[in-house]
Amino acid sequence: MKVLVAALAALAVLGPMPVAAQTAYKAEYKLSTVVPAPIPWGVGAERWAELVREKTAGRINIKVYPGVSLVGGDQSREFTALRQGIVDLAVGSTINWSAQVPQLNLFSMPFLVPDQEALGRLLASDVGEEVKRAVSERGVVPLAWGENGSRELTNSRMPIRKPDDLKGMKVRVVGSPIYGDTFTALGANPTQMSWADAQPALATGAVDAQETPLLGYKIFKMHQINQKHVTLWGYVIDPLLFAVSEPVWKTWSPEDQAAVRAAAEQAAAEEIVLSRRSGDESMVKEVEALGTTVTRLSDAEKAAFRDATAGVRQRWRDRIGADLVTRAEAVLAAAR
Ligand code: X2X
Repeated sequence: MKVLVAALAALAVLGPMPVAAQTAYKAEYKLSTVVPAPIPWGVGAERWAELVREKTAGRINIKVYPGVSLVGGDQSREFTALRQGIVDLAVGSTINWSAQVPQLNLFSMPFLVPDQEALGRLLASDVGEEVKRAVSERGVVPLAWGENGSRELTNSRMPIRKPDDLKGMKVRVVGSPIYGDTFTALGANPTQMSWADAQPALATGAVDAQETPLLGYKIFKMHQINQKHVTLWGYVIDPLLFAVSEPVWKTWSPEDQAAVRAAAEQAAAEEIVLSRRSGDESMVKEVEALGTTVTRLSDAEKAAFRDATAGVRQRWRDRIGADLVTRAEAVLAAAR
């Protein structure tokens, strides 16, 4: 009886015990990105970290590791590291995670998504939700979509206007196989390498061409590494995911989870605004001012590239999920 009274007295002083004790938080959480600020992708990651610190009163302290330095610079290993909790959080490109999540290849289908507005609708639709579910099922909690941008074609040799111009050109592509297929279909000679390896390969002329958002072209001064010609062909717009490792996510209180989610949504919305500058006309002018030739394709010229890659879209339908692709096409058609 005495013990019970003492226990009740102690409870009155301390208050009720928490329902489930939280695992101790880490002193620092590691967030991975491929590129640093001032690329919007890197800016978005820094902003997310800042907002999380604010919204959790410093309980969750995030440090950004650009250059995928947590996985030795190999962006194709980022998703697996995130699943395993070796990386705590990431702002990652769908391109780099699509080997582990086949549905993410949807956004890499050449000439599927016509413009940023259509992409926004696609991501907000049940198709976007299903893709997020596929990510969740693999042990990564997706919180918000960002945008790396429209990936334009650059090369060291000449203005490219038609698929034939790419014949025999060595093109750096990211690790995802659909990119190799696309450039093979166009008659080029694609070679897979990380972003870190791409810079010296372009500088030495080991490769002739690559594809990247225009703002990245400018910030990384790619005109100084032989990339004198840009073709605006808008074949792929690359979304980003703001995401957390599930084993890490589970250690946070519901309040902190909500704060991290709200911070991701805000940082991603801001990041998209910044990123869309990379395709706008003022950025094109800035690139031209570097002495770069910028080739704009007519609708007919663009159609020639789209037709040349029809087989790629056909082959990848089943790998991605034919039903998902069909639903995506319906959303995109409605957006036109
Ligand atoms: O490697 C690239 O091309 C980059 C930086 O855009 C991605 O990680 C997809």
